[in-house]
Amino acid sequence: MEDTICAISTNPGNNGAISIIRLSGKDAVNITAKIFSNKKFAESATHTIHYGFILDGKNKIDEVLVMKMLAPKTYTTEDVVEINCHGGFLVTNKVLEILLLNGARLAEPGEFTKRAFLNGRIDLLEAESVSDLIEAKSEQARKLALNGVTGNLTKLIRELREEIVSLLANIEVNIDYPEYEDEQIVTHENMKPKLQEIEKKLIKIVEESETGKIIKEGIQVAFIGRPNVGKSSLLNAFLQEEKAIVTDVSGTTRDIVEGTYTKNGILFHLIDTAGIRKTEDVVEQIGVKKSKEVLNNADLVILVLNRNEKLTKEDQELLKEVNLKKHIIFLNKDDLEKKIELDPKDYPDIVEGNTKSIDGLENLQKRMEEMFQMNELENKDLNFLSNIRQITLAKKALKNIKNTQEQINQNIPIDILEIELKEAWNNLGLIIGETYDEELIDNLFQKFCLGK
Ligand SMILES: Nc1nc2c(ncn2[C@@H]2O[C@H](COP(=O)(O)OP(=O)(O)OP(=O)(O)O)[C@@H](O)[C@H]2O)c(=O)[nH]1
Ligand SMILES: [Mg+2]
Repeated sequence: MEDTICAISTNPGNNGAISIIRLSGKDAVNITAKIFSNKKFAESATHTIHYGFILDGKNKIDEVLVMKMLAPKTYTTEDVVEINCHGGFLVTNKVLEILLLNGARLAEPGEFTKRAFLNGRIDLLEAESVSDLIEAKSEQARKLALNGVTGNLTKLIRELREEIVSLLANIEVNIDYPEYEDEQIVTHENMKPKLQEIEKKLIKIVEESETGKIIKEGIQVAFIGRPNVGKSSLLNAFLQEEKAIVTDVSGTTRDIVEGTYTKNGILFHLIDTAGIRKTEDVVEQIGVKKSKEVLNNADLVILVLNRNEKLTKEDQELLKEVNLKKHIIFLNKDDLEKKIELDPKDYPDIVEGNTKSIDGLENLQKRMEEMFQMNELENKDLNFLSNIRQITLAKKALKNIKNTQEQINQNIPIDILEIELKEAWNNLGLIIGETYDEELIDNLFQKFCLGK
């Protein structure tokens, strides 16, 4: 944290109109002043922009605009300088090199944001959301991340922690005045509704966070079915390109073929699989094994059936299997005669369509969207935790609260309850980084891109 760090903050691979090099640390201004032709820069006011040239000795390297932002109102809370260079790869790297020769150190990935966190400007949730925002691949994921960046989630977690603290205070008072014998019973009874309230909020966070994870990472959709029903045709129709090979030969697809499809800001990962059947062909056997793995790991299974053929034994078996998962039964080839009879009472999730016409998949796409109720999210506060680290901690906190309730029911002395409650408070603290360990922090920020 003593070093002054610098990095190219714009995408270094592309030749844009400008590139930005960022410096942060106590020598940011001094180092820049040494190589900047504008002599007023060093003594100028904070949050001002300065014109001039970057110099290598006497040589002019680039004509630049330099932004000066003194602590503490900056991204890292340290002194920050941003140099806007002309965007060429060579020029930008030359400026960076001169800065390094004059005392700056090259920043590690995410180090600017890490400093913002360590200096207390943002909490861990907000920092992770910055990274999520950069990596957002769909509109919904962007909104979710932005919500984290602006600190709404943090507020929610803080409130929960405060509620737990007030319960703990209650217990402390009781421990300090043990002469009141009835006090324990009173405290137990007082705590019950409050614990229920906390439990309810935590359950909501945990449940909705599972949705948050899906928004962020996209929904894994598996196309499953026996050979020749039209799974690969379905993938191609979704992607509007001939990605998978389609023939009328059974067992055409041997390996999984993937593509992504976005609808109304929701990201779907589509996975076409080998047709499932008993086979002597060794290659096909491996394909079938993979299909089953995809089936097990999917968030949504689309079981494709050929409407033009009677149900086979294989179809029946697959119907049973997908029943255990979130699924849609897609009766394909509705341009041909219908020979399948499935009672909608037994199979409520049936959609018919075809891969041949432009609107053949309309109903299927609509149903896929509905299944995840993403539309409703538009009007909701997106207060979801969006990664495994955060969700696991929230689940732990929930467990602590449930344990406390259990202990109350068993009339366990209140000073024992304190242990679980403190644990809950601590686990929630870990989510926002109120307490943390070095290794976690290092791992987390290494995933950032350089210059962020
Ligand atoms: N009439 C009609 N034919 C279709 C439709 N969809 C697919 N087909 C045809 O069905 C045959 C098989 O299609 P594929 O997409 O290769 O089937 P698959 O399920 O991927 O087959 P495997 O890879 O062998 O498991 C091809 O001849 C397609 O042209 C449809 O909606 N209507
Ligand atoms: Mg296929």
